Amino acid sequence: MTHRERLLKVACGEMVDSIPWIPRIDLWHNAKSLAGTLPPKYRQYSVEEIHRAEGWPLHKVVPEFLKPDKPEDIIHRAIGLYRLKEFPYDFEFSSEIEIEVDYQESDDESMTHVTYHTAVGTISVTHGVTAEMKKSGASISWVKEHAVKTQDDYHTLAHLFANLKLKPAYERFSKWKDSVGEDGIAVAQGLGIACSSPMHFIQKTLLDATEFYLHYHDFPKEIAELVEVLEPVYRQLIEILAASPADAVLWSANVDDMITYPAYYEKDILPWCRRAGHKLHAADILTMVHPDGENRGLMDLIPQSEMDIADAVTPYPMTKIDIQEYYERWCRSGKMTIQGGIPEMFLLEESTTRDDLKNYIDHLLKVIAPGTRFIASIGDTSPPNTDFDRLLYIGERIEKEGKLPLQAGSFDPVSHERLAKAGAKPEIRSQPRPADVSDKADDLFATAQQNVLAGDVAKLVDTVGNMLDLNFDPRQILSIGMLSAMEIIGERFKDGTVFIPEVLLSARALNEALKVLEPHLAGMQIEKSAKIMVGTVLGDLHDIGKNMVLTMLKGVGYETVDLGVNVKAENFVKQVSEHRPQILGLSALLTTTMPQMQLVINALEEAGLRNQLKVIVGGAPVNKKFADDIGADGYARDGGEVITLVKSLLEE
Ligand code: B12
Repeated sequence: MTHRERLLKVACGEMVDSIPWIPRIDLWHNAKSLAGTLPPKYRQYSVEEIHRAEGWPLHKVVPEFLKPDKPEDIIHRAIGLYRLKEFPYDFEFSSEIEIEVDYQESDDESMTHVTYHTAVGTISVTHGVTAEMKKSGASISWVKEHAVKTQDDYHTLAHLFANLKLKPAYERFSKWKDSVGEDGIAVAQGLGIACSSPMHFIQKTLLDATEFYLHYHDFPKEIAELVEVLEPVYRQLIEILAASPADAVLWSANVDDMITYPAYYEKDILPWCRRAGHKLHAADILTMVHPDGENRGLMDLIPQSEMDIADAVTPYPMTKIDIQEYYERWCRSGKMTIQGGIPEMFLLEESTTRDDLKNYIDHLLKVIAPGTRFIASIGDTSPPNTDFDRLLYIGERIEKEGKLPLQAGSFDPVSHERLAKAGAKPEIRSQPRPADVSDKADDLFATAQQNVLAGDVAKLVDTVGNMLDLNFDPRQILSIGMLSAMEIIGERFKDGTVFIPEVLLSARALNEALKVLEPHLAGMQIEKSAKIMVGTVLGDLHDIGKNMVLTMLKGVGYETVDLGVNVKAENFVKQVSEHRPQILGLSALLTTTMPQMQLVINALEEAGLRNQLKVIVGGAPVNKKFADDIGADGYARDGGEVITLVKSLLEE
């Protein structure tokens, strides 16, 4: 049986001879070959050559976004259009659209600036890679300037996409598929980076990741106009994919229960996944989803999406769900095939020991019996600093013990303690009331709180105005009526009962009402609030978590400064000496960028600034132990916990 045949059978739930093992090594390979540190045996090898030499199937799910035939094939990346071998379609704009391209090179970054002139307005975008991204082997470029900046841009984009036509590019795709041959499944791509639906396309491609949630709430009409124009593009896309020679299509990527929170997923993503799934299945084409994040809130929804393979599944301890639960609910139930299941932390010497890896593989092989519907892989990808021997070790274990139906390995599971903790609901503290607040006043404070919780700007501004007319103390309006509500939001976010949009809307309502309060607060004796700066470290472009942390802290009354993403240690030092914050927050979402946190702390020490402030750290791969090891003053797991942390540090 060839690799391709085996993979196709596993994806359909058939029993084959053994579990396939496909490590994804593109990032690792990019970084190591740039640094000249590939293992000696593989010094001159491409990714494909290494896979073939090791007998691994090829991992052909994520396109080689940064390896176009010609540079102009990726100039439309910031509006979700690629002319690459993995895309079985091409596109063209009508002659009404004028396009200007400007390449900008500097020591720090290589950027492409593109302007689209339409009859109703202009859209401009900038995308590319930073020097740090290149070093760490980045496989996707970064959108520095998004297409949507104002409400009006939706109309212009609707016009732009109304002038877009897709057309088959089967020859290009087939050539690539032939090059993969029987060594794997050549997975075709949908629109953008697997944007599952028109709304998901807008969210992932056209807009800043955090700003999207506010626009989604504020501009439903404008967004609906663009969705309406994108719908026929999506229909046409599905037709082209269904008639293509592809075996499988990656339809939906980076679903995560925070970012594509359950209500949003159900309304704006699921129906299009199902539509695409039905059409593609009718044409005998498999569908894939890439749920590489937290999936607790999506455990029941993703299996309803007509997706056959869930790629890059990253279980506990990197996320909250154990592989046992994933296998039980997604695979054993016959709903999907998992490709992934091995968290990348087990490949890193600095994160785990060889024994941890051994224990994890023992656990995995025990709980996924009988082993059907499972393709062992790394969730999400092998990082640049992967210990290659560990990949070989996993391969050997799977070769020896992965014969199907599975003979379970020795049972030595990783601790479930954290998993239990993750599910535990924190109690929401009742808010302290000063003695001089009457019952009637309590009602108004409660109304203000409710308005903050509902994120209702108009009502909150109204309530605050009423309270001022009734001579309430502005300081109490702020602390009891508004800041306390943000603390509740923080608890609920931590607890998983509210999601990113609610937090952003509440924070915005509070900030608007603050404008009404501020003139009344001026000149009053108010407790001076601390200044807190937060930035994402060098090489890291993840900013949603950082933005949430800033939003929470601002929401409960601290003065905040956003330092942005990809911030060099020397820039942190410069900003600290300029702004003199009491607390500096560092965010990192990548294992490879975590060491930057240590560099920032060292640089602060060298500049003689370390003793003047507290440094706190956070981000998915960071933990308390790491924070202690690098000499940080605190760690918080999420935007709710950060409020408690900051309070306690300021009290020290
Ligand atoms: C969305 C996402 C992306 C988006 C980012 C969009 C954006 N504008 O931020 C895109 C698609 C661009 C992306 C790109 C990449 N990603 Co990514 N991504 C994610 C994903 C799915 C969700 C992250 C997120 O925003 N979560 C929601 C927010 C609210 O949660 P959060 O970030 O964890 O933040 C909370 C806490 O951590 C904490 N916190 C965060 N910062 C701070 C700071 C302080 C001071 C404190 C106290 C607390 C704190 O509070 C926050 C609020 O509650 C994660 C999966 C995951 N498990 O995290 C992968 C993930 C982080 N990505 C990963 C990878 C590998 C990549 C890429 C390298 C992929 C590639 N092949 O190129 C690139 C790297 C680009 C770069 N150089 O940075 C891996 C990282 C693995 C690792 N440990 O190294 C993850 C874990 C996926 C996985 N399963 O392996 N990614």
